[in-house]
Amino acid sequence: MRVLVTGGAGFIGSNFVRQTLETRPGADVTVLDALTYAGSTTSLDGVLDAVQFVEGDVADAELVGPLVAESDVVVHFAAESHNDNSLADPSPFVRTNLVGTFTLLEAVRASGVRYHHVSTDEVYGDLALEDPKKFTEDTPYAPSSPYSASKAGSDHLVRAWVRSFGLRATLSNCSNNYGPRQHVEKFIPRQVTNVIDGVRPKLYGDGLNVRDWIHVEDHNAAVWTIIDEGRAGETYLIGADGEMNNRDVVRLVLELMGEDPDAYDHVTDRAGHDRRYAIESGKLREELGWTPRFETFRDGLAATIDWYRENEAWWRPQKEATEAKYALSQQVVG
Ligand code: NAD
Ligand code: TDX
Repeated sequence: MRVLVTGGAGFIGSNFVRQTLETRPGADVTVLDALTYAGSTTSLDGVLDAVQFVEGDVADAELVGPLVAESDVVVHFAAESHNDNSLADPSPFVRTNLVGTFTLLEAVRASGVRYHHVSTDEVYGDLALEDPKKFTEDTPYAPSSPYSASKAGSDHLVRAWVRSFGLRATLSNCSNNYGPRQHVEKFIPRQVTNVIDGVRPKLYGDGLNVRDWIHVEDHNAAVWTIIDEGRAGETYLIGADGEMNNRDVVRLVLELMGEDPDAYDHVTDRAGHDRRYAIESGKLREELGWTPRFETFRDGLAATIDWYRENEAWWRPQKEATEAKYALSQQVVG
């Protein structure tokens, strides 16, 4: 099977490439990645020779057309992915997430190949802390940030291309991922690398916002399950019942790293900060038989901390510039 992975030099995409090579020895993998600030071939260290790597933009129709045509399946991870960046400058989010997805869809329409669209639970907006409900495939779209609006728009493009042009496409909306090779701008890697550097973790606002954590390998196994078994045109929510508030995550990081669990700072809150995400993944589990492999967040987090301790050469080059950017808009408030 010839698999085209867009965004394969980013966090989830690079883990997907590794998992694919390990679990599907016959797969012929091509990575298309623009190597933005968030992508690096170092995320493919050790497997780069086993794939065809193409540096380029998913919004470049002339490049994308032939790559799609020579594939059996396209798995679309490439995106601008960070909410804070989308607040500072939304324009690359519109271009990559909307125009990029449109460009791929047109190529898929022309060649008829199978397409899987990787999206996020943030398209559904947020839930109140005390709300007993979780997001399901029927929850109305209500994105809050430029990032989530651009992902919601890309989902709508896919759904329209399925309905209007009969694309053989599936969609998945997953909750917050953690694991190796996640950029240090994101919550967990930022705090782990801060602690390694002797800097106190930084919590936005009151720290009570809830995210629903899933290990990246469980997300990627679910994506393969949907590609193999999913029904064309369908959306599947991916989640591992991992709800935890940010303060408890920070306290756990500090505890696992042998520090005082109260040694963190509160900083300026994110504008429009979503309060809570929570996924009901019954459709994926019952229809397609997927279950997460990482049983406890604590064990997955401990393994992730070890990875960052052992792979400083991977993250160190990004750390200073990332913190300098945060320092422009975030002050310690408590
Ligand atoms: P990431 O920012 O780590 O990686 C994105 C990759 O896409 C990078 O390698 C980057 O170079 C590449 N890219 C960006 N613009 C491109 C363009 N125009 N053309 C080609 N490549 C380009 O992101 P991630 O966290 O790995 O997220 C991957 C996908 O999963 C995204 O679609 C995201 O919306 C979705 N998602 C992420 C999470 C999460 O918790 N991180 C959860 C649910 C869904
Ligand atoms: O330093 C921080 N302190 C903090 O309290 C950072 C970077 C974040 N936070 C908070 C904001 C969120 O409530 O932690 C939570 C997680 O933040 P992010 O890692 O920025 O993730 P989030 O905004 O929830 O979005 C993530 O999950 C859904 C991914 O970045 C998206 O790509 C994905 O779609």
